[in-house]
Amino acid sequence: SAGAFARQDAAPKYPDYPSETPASFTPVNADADFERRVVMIPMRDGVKLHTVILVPKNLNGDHAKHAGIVLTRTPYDADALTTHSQSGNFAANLEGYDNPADVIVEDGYIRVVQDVRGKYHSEGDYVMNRPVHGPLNPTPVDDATDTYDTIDWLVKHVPESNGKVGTLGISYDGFEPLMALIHPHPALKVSVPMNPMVDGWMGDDWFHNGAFRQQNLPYIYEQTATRDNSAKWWSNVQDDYDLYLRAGSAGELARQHGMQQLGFWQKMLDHTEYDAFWQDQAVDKLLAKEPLKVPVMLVHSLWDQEDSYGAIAVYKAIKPKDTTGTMVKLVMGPWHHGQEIEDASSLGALKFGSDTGRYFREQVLRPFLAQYLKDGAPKADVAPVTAFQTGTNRWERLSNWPAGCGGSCKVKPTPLYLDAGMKLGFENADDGDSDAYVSDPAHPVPFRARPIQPVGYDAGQTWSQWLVDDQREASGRTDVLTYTSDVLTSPLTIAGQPQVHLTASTTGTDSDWVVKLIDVYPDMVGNQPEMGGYQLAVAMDILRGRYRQGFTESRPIEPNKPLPYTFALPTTNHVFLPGHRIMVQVQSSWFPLYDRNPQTFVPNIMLAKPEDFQKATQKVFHSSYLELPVVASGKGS
Ligand code: PG9
Repeated sequence: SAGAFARQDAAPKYPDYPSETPASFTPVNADADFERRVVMIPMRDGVKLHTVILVPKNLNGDHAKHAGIVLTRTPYDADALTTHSQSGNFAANLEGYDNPADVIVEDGYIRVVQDVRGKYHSEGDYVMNRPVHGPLNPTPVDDATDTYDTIDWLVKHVPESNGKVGTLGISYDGFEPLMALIHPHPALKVSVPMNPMVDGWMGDDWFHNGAFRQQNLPYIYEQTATRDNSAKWWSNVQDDYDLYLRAGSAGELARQHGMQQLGFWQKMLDHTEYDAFWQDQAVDKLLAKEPLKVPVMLVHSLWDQEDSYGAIAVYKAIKPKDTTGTMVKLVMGPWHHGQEIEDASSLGALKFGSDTGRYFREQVLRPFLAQYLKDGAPKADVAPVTAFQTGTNRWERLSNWPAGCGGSCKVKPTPLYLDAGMKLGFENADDGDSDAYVSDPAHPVPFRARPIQPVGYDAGQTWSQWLVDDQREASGRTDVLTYTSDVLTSPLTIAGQPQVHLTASTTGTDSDWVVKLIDVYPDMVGNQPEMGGYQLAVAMDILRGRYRQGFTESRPIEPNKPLPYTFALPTTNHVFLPGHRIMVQVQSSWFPLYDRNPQTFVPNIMLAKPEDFQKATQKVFHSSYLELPVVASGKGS
């Protein structure tokens, strides 16, 4: 199969002419400032997990002593995550995904990265985001037990350790520090889930409110086809817009790639609704039922193009358990997915005036980890909520979230109405009328400018920036409704999740609704001309209309009847500055990131047939509004 090397034991032997390659080779680098150990740690069921242990040395070449351990468990190749350089330099080897390298090196931690069960050099069977033991997992092992057993082994077999272990990670690697919180090992002193995968159906990687994020098909293919991800996705088309449109449906494109062989893909096909398969593995729901025993710092990116739901959902679930106010911290930065471990001075066209990633690592993460992992370290002066306010580009220390400011201000839900004349206004001027557009599945609205790249982080890919793309690309289209406010004369501050209250009709029997809350920059921006008139989305999301009455069951939409569609947009912490305008865009496709709604009701959209895809005329009524979490103090001046 792809990637397998030829077996050697069947080859004839020539003792007098041996291979020049030894049976095994041990790398040596006497000048390295760390020692690399690779061990197979036995789990309680006997499966052994491939674990890389990097022990730093001091300038005299002595190994660290009484050092804390910073653990990451990953499905993305522990060897690769600990070898970002071929040098013997500790920092250089860590500089890259998924290491806050400066913090680990500066505070002399032992760095441990492990292949999760079933991936790369670990033994065992792989199950995507392995559900905890229970209705979805009859085995006695899951990522919680594997983390427990790993920590137990580490504190007993790494003599340089001080017996304190912290776990952190981004994305899937952020899901693991949450699993660690279930029946945690006593040596686990702190957990830092960053941009964690929490609820794949509701708002993280697989669906958003039921709309399928089909551009993740390559991820499913590569992540589950082989243990070492050696089977690579193929495409004969440069523009993903063409690739997914020509295939017609996600199911057909998957079939063309042989994905019916893949267990996880089959589960996706079988569970397109928010059924027990998804509900029982929603990590926020699981943790809501667990005692809070380990301090947690949840790290969220305000422009997280992959997991915009997870961190906030977990914060809502566990913060009420934090009776002392010291166990749960939340950090929100102006970042794309995972940008907190990189230089985060800018994102796309946006400039923040400082390296917000470095600020987080040095001023927030470092003291927080030290408090729990370094012997004798002081209590960290970290606020319960550390939030970057976009628009004003400044950090806030808040006592809770959502909070509009550090003081006594209040967040006041405030309706912003979609009015006649494509205007936005805070007065309800409902004239009973509506605005219409034709949604044509043959010409779906691109979610960003074409040609559209696949999802990924390779050189030249800008996937990580798509949430801050200029939305002028869409606002000129006749199948996108664009409502705009007057120019603001004073700052408008929002903090929290805007709530969409759309009243809309369709001539079809199913429909998607995409709503975008946008900050429109002044026509001219002197110190940054390219920002003149920029339409910056501060919150956007999609609702698959068949779930308008509940996520657990698809229901056809009654044609031509104005119906309510209500859903939350992702978290914001933003100031619309004077001279700016507010904009709301509404559309019915977001392609090819999300699969097209055929706009006729079918049992499973992933298996829709070409003839199911029909044009529909959409009407948005002027009783529609967005409820904005306005900070009453009007702060942000
Ligand atoms: N959350 C990221 C991801 C998961 C699944 C599909 C695509 C992306 C990640 O773990 O990198």
